[in-house]
Amino acid sequence: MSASKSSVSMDQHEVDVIIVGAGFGGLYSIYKLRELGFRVQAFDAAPSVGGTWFWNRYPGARCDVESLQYSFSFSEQLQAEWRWTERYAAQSEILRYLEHVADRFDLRPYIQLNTRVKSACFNEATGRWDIQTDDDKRWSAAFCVMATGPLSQPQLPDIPAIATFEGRAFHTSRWPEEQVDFTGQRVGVIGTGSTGVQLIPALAESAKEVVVFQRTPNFVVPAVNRALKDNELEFWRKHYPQIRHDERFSRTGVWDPLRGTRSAMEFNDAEREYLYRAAWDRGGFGFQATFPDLLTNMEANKTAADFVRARIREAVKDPETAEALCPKDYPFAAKRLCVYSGYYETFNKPNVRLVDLRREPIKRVTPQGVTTDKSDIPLDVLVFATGFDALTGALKNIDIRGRKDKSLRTLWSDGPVSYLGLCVAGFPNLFMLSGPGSPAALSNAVVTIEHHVDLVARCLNDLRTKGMTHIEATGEAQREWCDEVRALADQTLMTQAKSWYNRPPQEGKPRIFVPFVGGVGVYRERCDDIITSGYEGFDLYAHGVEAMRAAAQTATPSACIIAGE
Ligand code: N01
Repeated sequence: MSASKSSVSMDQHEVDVIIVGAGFGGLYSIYKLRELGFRVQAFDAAPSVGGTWFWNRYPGARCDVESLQYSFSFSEQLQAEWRWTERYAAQSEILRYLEHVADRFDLRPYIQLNTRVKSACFNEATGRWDIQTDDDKRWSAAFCVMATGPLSQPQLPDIPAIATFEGRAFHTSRWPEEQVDFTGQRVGVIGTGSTGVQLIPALAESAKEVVVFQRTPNFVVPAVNRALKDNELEFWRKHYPQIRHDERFSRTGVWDPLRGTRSAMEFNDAEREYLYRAAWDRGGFGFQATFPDLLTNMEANKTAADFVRARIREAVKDPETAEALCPKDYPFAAKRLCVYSGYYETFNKPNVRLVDLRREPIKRVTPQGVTTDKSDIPLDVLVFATGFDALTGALKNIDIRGRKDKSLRTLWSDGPVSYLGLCVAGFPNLFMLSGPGSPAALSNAVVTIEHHVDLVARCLNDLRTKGMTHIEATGEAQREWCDEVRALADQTLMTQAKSWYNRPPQEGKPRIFVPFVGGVGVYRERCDDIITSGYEGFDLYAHGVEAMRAAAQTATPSACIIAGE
């Protein structure tokens, strides 16, 4: 980048932008920034591109957002030539798609695989980021784009003696590439979130016994997956421009023409039942959009919760198991809704057993299995579907230091702060894709990723055009954004469940609610306003100019005076 005046040492490789991650976000960043003429280098710890879709290859893994929407929109040619085979794509199909994207747009030369970024430190003397990778190479870049994914750092449960288990043990997000055979095996599964509800029915097909350890039951609505037909694909191709536009300005990044617009309480019981039934039979997240007030009005919410609980009791033959599977102590969809067909019916199989950890807590793992406070449960395999150190884990895993050696890890020790979920005050020229404080966690991830990458690209281009080199969120804008994110969340029922995006208050620490609940479209309009108003809430400055001014004033040529300080 012409404006970046670096004083990089000889053993440092120099580029304009370092991109961390080669999943949806990393791949599109490479494409977009290279298109604008920036020199980029991407890294990924995995041996392949694909990000989350490389790692999460557990049996049953499938996207629960429809494939025709969970896909890139930036290239009409790509959109026209790729043929999705099912309404919800399996992990292997999405991985093939991302590999195709990497090849089709010739992105691989800019990606170094099998390489983890260890640290990224802002060098105040050069005004650039110094990056260290685990192959002991050092890089210098004007900008960093963290395409690390909100759900990429696996989390093991804090169960005593977990390492003593002598059978095979897997975390769903670090599943081996080779096929795992469960025939004749007794398999224990800990965790019943979106991952667990996909995995458990798949395991039940071949395992001798599946023991499901459930701490909190989830609301699971049917997906109703099916093969896509030619005429359906034709319809989408014809209407894609409008559909993609609607996705971008929708609430969740999903086009849903059947989304309800009137309160659940405007209908009588029979009408509501009819509308819920229709949404249930169509399958997918649309059920949550039957009425717009399900997450803001407890009375309305209870009608949806009652409907789903009735379906669970219908589906599960053993009444005790059915009751244990019914969520009762938090509002419907306050935890992320799970979407999968046949989950509840799986518990009718003779080889599947539910252990309700609320009535029978796990005491410890043993070499032979799991001991609860009622029994010893022998197992050959233990699977942890226990989720992620969500939203911040992957970023905290890298030693990121901003101005004055400020550590992101330390700054976020009591929960993340950001401006727009995109930037952090004190960390100039560092961008997070799908960061905490953005709507990403509550949206169609591909739509929010494309939006963030487009924002970053626009910003870098604007800086170049204006003769600027640096952008940094102000502390004040960051505080106001975090307050707004909290205040919006308080208007919903989503704070009434513990989830990977809502940590209730604990030990004197305040509640942390991470995503922006205002919706994808509102967020987009807000970002557009910020940019057109001249990057409100950001300081933009030219490092070289400031350095020269500082040199004249202080006779220290390497000094860097940051605007706004
Ligand atoms: O993880 P989770 P996930 N003892 O955190 C339980 C996305 N995703 O991997 O609820 C016993 O939701 C924990 O119990 P509790 C999607 O955004 C997308 O399932 O804390 N249990 C919970 O049941 C999703 O939301 C797709 O009481 C313990 C489970 O582990 C996100 O990833 C597919 C425990 C963790 O559930 C995360 O989903 C799959 C303990 N000590 C996932 N600790 C798509 O289709 C934790 N648990 C796109």
